Amino acid sequence: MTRFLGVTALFLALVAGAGQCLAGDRTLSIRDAWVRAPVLDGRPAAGYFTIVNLGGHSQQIVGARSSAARRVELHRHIMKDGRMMMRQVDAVDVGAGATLVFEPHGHHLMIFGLGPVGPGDSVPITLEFADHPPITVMAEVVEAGAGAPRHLP
Ligand SMILES: [Cu+2]
Repeated sequence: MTRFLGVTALFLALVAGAGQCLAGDRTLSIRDAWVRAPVLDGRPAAGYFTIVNLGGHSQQIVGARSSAARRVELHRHIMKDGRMMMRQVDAVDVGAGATLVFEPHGHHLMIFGLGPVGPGDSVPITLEFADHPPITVMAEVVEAGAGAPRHLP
């Protein structure tokens, strides 16, 4: 019965989100945010997170910023001529009901001018959307070259 109620609640939440594109419509969730410190001072750091779109229409990430950094860009890795390269992108789509993982060798944030941080610190990351209020999350800092914090998938 508990399970049934849970499913019903999710269904109602999806129905409530469907077809609505209001500014106050909060259908996005961001979790597991982390930042890999730069190898050398002055080089950009990389940021990663998981975003879930519980809404009934697709959403678009159109920018990112951090009060702890000078500039944050949206990037993705692509294969070109058999080589892995990265490109800045203007926007990233998150389809209705989709989960998108920003991760090494995929979509990521390039964080320029990040203040002095070390492993265990947290930095705020704000994502901006075409049709959703900005969302700020705290990202855990790991040392250069390290993988995701161990408690993350
Ligand atoms: Cu990049």
